[in-house]
Amino acid sequence: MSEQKTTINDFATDLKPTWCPGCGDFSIWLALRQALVKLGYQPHQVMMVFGIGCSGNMCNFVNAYGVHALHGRTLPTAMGLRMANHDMPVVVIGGDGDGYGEGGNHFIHTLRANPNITYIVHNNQVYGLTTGQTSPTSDLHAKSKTNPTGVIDEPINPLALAIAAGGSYVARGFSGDIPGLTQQIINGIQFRGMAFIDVFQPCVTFNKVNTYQYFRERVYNLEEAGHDASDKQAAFNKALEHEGKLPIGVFYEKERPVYEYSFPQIEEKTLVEQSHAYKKGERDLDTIIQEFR
Ligand SMILES: Cc1ncc(C[n+]2csc(CCOP(=O)(O)OP(=O)(O)O)c2C)c(N)n1
Ligand code: SF4
Repeated sequence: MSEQKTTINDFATDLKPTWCPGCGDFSIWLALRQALVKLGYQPHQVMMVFGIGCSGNMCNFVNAYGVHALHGRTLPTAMGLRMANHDMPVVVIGGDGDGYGEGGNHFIHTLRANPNITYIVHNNQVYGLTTGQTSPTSDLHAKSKTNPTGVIDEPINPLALAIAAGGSYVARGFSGDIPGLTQQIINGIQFRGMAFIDVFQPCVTFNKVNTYQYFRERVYNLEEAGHDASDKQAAFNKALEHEGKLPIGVFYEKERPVYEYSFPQIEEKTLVEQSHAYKKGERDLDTIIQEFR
């Protein structure tokens, strides 16, 4: 990491965010940049991957390396980036529709693989960008344009699903708590493995039920409540609490082998460093083909 101190403005582009006034995306954008500053990164040292949605539009407002991935395909993109350069932190931003709906399959299998990435989901319980349709986390009986008489499907429980799928770091934040969220993103980036943070992010325009006030009345801090994040069964029990009080903080945390660190071929040098060597003619392809015979 560099000596030169950055500020949150260094991680912002010149573009003005297009989010609705009061949208929870603003706080996540701020918390993310505060976390990167506190960790001492420069913009060119960070790789971001964004999904499609209001959340994914953050790609226009964050100054760092970035990929605006296909809808639901942030996680395989992030894994590919880590395989290419495992020296660079990779932070993924997406919505609940993007990550739990369109990308639901990738969610499960990336948790199993456990690459060293930080995955932040803006969970507003609707498809925001496409104007408020039902999403996988919409509450049962919630009404929307796509379910005018109320949602029939059981909502996804992202925390319980992540723990069951082998997630090694499973947490939840609230965009109304910017200092807490900043610290959670710092902890997530520092965690060795896949850090998954589901964030309660009020969509002030299309979700008139799950508002800031709704969450303020319900959230409580797991650490303050004495939760033991190394206990998987206790983590499940906390993840299943969804009525009345809503826990935020780390549900489950346990290190286990990281996907990209399991390949001896890239142990000494990242793939990008190796590809530079080929370009400069320091290694030739015939030699490597022989190595695989
Ligand atoms: C393959 C594909 N399918 C559908 C869409 C249309 N689409 C754009 S954004 C979006 C939903 C975004 O919702 P969410 O991921 O919850 O993000 P939010 O906008 O709420 O942040 C959809 C369905 C698309 N762009 N690409
Ligand atoms: S539609 Fe909802 S999620 Fe999208 S910018 Fe507006 S408030 Fe935010």
